[in-house]
Amino acid sequence: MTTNIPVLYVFAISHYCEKARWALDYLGIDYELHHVAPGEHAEIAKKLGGSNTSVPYVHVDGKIIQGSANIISWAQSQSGTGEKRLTPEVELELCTDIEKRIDDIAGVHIRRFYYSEALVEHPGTVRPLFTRELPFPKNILIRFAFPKIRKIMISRMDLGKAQGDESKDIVAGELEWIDGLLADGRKYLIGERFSRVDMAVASLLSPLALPPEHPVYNNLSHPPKLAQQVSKWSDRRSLQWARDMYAEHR
Ligand SMILES: N[C@@H](CCC(=O)N[C@@H](CS)C(=O)NCC(=O)O)C(=O)O
Repeated sequence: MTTNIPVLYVFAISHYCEKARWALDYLGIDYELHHVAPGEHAEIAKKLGGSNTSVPYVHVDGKIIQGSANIISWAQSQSGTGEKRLTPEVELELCTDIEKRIDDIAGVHIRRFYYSEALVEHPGTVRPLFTRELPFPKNILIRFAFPKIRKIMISRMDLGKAQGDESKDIVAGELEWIDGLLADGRKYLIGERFSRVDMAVASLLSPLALPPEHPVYNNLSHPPKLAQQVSKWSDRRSLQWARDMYAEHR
């Protein structure tokens, strides 16, 4: 399939997909959004020549761009030097370091903390997020295949009670780190204007911050233990700031 309109492939539930989607929306890129089913996502990535199976990926002009950070860089390269540049004008190296750390640590452990309770103990709350926006026959297929998908996810992401607790502690440490970066009352993490680093941090914290402007988490219902923890964290500077970024820029 070759198309001139970029196609963004996503899972509705994924905060990495939300990050890529926000970038394309923010920069005013004309694109098609394709929600894919688990399993299908890997087949499509392979068919398009991807080097791995993860969403998000963009297919454009016969090329595949994989990973939310690469997608932001590509989108920025398409949109020139307008008012809404996502690359900060200063401290590029610091921007890359913060973006990489939030992608590799908080992004991964927020997901594991959530799934360790939601997918293990309350899978019925996760399934609608996997079937959301899928066309009718695929939606039915995923409903039936969900027990198998759940098993694979539990094994691949190493989910469980102890693992969830471990991830919760890691997330607490990473929130402390972001609180510290914001402690001097700055509006943006780097420089005087909104940049990709703010987008990366706010979108990857969005499963905890639950901003009303988020296209999926605006009515996400957390399982009970996670809900309790999230309500304890809710007034933290980092999560309030993430909600502010959404309110102003999403
Ligand atoms: N660092 C990557 C992470 C992407 C990622 O972990 N995607 C998950 C969904 S949240 C995925 O596609 N998992 C299934 C797979 O890798 O096949 C990014 O920023 O895009």
